[in-house]
Amino acid sequence: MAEVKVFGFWASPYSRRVEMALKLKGVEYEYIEEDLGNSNKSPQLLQYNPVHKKVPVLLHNGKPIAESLVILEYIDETWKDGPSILPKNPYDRAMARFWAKFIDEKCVPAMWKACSSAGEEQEKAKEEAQELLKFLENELKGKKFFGGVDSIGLVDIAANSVGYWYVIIAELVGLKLVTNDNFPNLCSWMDEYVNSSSVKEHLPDREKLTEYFRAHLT
Ligand SMILES: N[C@@H](CCC(=O)N[C@@H](CS)C(=O)NCC(=O)O)C(=O)O
Repeated sequence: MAEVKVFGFWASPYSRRVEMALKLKGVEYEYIEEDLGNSNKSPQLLQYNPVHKKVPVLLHNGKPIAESLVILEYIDETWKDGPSILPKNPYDRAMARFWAKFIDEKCVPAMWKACSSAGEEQEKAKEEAQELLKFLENELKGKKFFGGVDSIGLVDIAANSVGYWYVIIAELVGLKLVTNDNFPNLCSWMDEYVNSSSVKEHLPDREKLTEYFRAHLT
């Protein structure tokens, strides 16, 4: 049987992405929790991801793969059974990659800035984040998931922090970032996404995550 291991961190939306994808494909794996504190990373993590020294790392039959979006594509190409994570059509595949990259490079940093700043700086950061999120709102027009009518795909999995982590963080800091009034499509996507079966069991406990960010934001 294939050896599949995930090096992750419970509060990391990136390592949760990998677990969600494996779950979606029905792949069994061993999970190894990393201590990301100063100098506490395991020798294996440093060996398998010497460039970034970050989780997640997927180890498949002894071969390491790092970077969650790269891992998601690897999972899709390696385990053909089960639902596809990327669309089949080349244009749709390119678009899925485009939006996943947009989430990581634009939306996530902007949402973090909005949640971790204060005063006037926060107001400005909130507006900037909302401008970016409008593109995602638009992408969801007439769709239940970014992947389509019924299927969770690359962009949904990539957007897990938008749909869960940042809801919790924004609530913790009292920021009204994504509401039903300004982002109705995004809000109903969040609801569908966090309640879908392959996702639900791989979301960290809400209370525990709130405590984690309370400690790390202050
Ligand atoms: N771009 C990476 C981001 C991974 C990442 O930021 N992982 C964090 C945990 S959320 C980490 O390992 N941090 C440890 C460190 O920065 O030393 C991915 O998509 O996998």
